[in-house]
Amino acid sequence: MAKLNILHYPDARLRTVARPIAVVDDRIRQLAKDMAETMYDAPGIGLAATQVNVHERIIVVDVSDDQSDLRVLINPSVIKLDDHTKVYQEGCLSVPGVYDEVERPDRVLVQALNLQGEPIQFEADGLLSVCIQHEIDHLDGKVFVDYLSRLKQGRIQTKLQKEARQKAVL
Ligand code: GNR
Ligand code: NI
Repeated sequence: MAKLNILHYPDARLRTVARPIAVVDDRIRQLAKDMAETMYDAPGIGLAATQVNVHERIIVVDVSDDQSDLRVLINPSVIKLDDHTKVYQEGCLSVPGVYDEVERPDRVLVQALNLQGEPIQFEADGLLSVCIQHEIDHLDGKVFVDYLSRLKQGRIQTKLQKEARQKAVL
């Protein structure tokens, strides 16, 4: 088991588009374990491989409050089930200390492979739906701040670059 290092916005590596996973083998199962450990340790409710500088399409999600509902999704995709949207206050382990509102489709059909390489699908809404969409965005090189105004994006960049510089001189 290993805790992995999380990249911070505006790191250019967060812009990498992840490639599909062709074979779900022990390497992928170990990566999933390490990602889950990293997510729980943070703590967070989701983590995409992109955030730990692995550019393959795998995410881990657990929106329970007692670590009882871990989902590992390989090559995940969502299909919007209706036009109803919801606004959530989002945060991101790659954008620490920043929270802002993002509007997304509420009810989605999630399709993916599980850790045995078998196709699975389920419906999601509420926080689970938000989290899975947020994680798939990471796999596509997107971060939630991309949905905010240019003014806010600039302020967030300045704040995080300042924090990174402070950390470097400590
Ligand atoms: O821990 C997280 N919380 C969260 C809250 C609202 C919407 C999305 C998220 S995902 C985030 C963890 C993370 O950065 N995943 O990429
Ligand atoms: Ni995130």
